Amino acid sequence: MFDHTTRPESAALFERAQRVLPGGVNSPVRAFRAVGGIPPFLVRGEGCRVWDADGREYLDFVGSWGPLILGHSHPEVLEAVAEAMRDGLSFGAPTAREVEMAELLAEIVPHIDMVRMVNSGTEAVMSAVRVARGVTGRGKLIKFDGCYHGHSDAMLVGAGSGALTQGVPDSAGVTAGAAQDTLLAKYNDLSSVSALFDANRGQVAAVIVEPVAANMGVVPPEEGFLQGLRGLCDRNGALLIFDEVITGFRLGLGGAQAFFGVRADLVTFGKIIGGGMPVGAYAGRRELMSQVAPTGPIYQAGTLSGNPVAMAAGISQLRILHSHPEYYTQIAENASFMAEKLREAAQKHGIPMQVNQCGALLCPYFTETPVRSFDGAKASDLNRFRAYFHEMLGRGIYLAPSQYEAVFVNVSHSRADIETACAAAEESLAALT
Ligand code: HOZ
Repeated sequence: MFDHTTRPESAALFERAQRVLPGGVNSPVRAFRAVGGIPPFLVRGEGCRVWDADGREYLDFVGSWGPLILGHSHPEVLEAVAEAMRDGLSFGAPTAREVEMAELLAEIVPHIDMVRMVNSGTEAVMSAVRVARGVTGRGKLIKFDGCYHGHSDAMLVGAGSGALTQGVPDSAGVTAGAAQDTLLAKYNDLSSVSALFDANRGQVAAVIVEPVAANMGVVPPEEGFLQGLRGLCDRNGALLIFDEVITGFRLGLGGAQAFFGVRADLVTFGKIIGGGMPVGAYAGRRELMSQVAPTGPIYQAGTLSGNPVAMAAGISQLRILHSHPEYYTQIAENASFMAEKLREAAQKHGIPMQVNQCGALLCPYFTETPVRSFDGAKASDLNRFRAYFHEMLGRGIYLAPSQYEAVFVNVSHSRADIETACAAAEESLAALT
């Protein structure tokens, strides 16, 4: 358990924070409620390392929840940001950088002709759903229980991530009207989707899915699942939306569409597009995206959308990734190595554990049964996870403070860093017995 006597600065900051920020945080998972204790307040990051207010160093496997795929403070990204800043922080007017960003996305992500930049994944999803409803003229939406798509009203139904650990998958403050058009299916269960289509014939605008469910831990799609969704959408005249806030530019440059060979009609991106700056985007083929204002009747706007500093950071990170395809092999191999070492350590110490891994995402679950669904994820022993989390934190390994989040491996983790984390994991698992 986090010991406030050895991290007095973080403890003092958390106390101050709780007086002026709900729960002491600006996003619930960070409050450590799922694991208990006091969050280290971070002051600096470099590569795969972060430092807290007490000067403690951690090997970081959160990476700002994914976007820092090159690690913290990459010099080229920082330089691009500095250069953009010198030109001005915001104009609320067209700039060349947003054109460059959209061209880059259209070049590297399959089936994308046009893009609209926004400021977060939440905004991207909210807007993509509006597009789906606007172009189909239908109101209902199928989402998956335990998938998380940000905090817009329609998406806080059966939501994963922090909504799950806080015990509010259906948030207070969401009206029945806003929630009634969200239909819940089971991830990796095509028959549940098909049943919803049958029961709501001609009314479903879209199916939205995290192609790899990464807000219930990490649950990869079973063989044929995403292809099956494509087929069901086609047969029922609905759009398929891939929420690539986590998988985009992480599974590979082309995201889940390229990785799994399945076409989506609309894709949403989040933080990773900004390389750590607050950014999101939604995108799709021309006939859909040209329905967005001002060329079409679907309204969506934002002063900070396409912000030049955020664009500069994102373009710089994406260009580096684009010119280093080998990075994707490296991060996937490191994640796979880590998953295998975790399995071996758990077996050695007699701890029931399943480790799911897909590309640079992984998640250990404390259960005997393979985790292929949301129900499977919920079977994990959360007390064990809490104990494991604190054992790891005590050994300088910074993991997401919840069972229902991913371990993010990034390019700045060397094999030696991964081995350090695996050794800490083995000690931590041994300490649980
Ligand atoms: N929704 C994020 C996890 N899936 C948490 C973001 C944060 O706290 O920064």
